[in-house]
Amino acid sequence: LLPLIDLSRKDDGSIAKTAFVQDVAEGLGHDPKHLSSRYFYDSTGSRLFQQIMELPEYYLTRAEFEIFTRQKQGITEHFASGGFFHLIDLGAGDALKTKILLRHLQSEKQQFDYVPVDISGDAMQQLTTSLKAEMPGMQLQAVVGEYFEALEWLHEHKSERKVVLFLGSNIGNFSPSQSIIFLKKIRSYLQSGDKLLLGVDLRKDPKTILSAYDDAAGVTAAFNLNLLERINRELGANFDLGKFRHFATYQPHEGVMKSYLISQEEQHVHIKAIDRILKFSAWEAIHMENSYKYSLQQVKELGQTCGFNTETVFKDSQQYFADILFSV
Ligand code: AVJ
Repeated sequence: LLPLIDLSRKDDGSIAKTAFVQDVAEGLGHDPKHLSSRYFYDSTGSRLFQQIMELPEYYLTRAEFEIFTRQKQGITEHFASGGFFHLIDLGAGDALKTKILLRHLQSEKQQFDYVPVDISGDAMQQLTTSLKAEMPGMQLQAVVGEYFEALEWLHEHKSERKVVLFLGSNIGNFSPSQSIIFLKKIRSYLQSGDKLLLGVDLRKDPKTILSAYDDAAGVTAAFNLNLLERINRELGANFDLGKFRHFATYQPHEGVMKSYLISQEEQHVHIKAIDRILKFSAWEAIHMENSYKYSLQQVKELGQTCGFNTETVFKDSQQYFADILFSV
């Protein structure tokens, strides 16, 4: 087995850039303007997201960490069904939380291989290195790619037993209708006995949610602005980052955190790769990200709609976050 499969690289080794160029052209040419949060995670973006996870305001990671630390036994006893299984971690990142489960599975001598998938090549390289040092006996197959490429991996291994992890409120970036499409897709590659562990951020006091995405140190602002920097660097644009301001707002009916970058004055930005000059009016906003929050009822319904049964719900002591174990 290769330690790392890079699906983001084309046969000649170059990184597929067309989707990025096209999405930027479409999003910034659109009225209202938007960019896709999937492009946040270049190496600077991945580093900034790690800093976000350590912020006092960003409760999500700590809450899920607590769930795994305290309830690892209860969680992992659902995984094994007597034989070998693939543990597929979609959007694994640094896998800090998954490592708690991995250590436990290893100590219980369970037969599995670990398949972390992430769009960040840097993150997968680092994870491969750290796992080889920390858990040398474990079978490992890291995949660099988009979620849909990971789904192809699932498809190719259709007949084998699987436990899919989709943790850390990564599903929050999808709208409810996109979530249904995505989970149905996952479901179509699973069979009876397979599992999905889904980490969702629960609805709570809007002030708590808002401050998680509008931190005092300004790391979330830098995380958003980094996408403009990435467009400057990779697509030859001339965004002046000082002229954009991060704005985060929570919509309690939809349960969605939305973040924007707002142009503080009228300005023009040239993007070489698409050969276009874009106009920004004073106070015009670029929509950057959605982070959906769920009630437990909603997650269970979502699972049911997509062909899953809710087996168990694991929550942290503050009831901020939930990991839902679905079975097929
Ligand atoms: C990685 C999608 C779970 O929405 O909470 C953190 C990304 N954005 N702060 C989230 C994010 C701003 C994060 N997810």
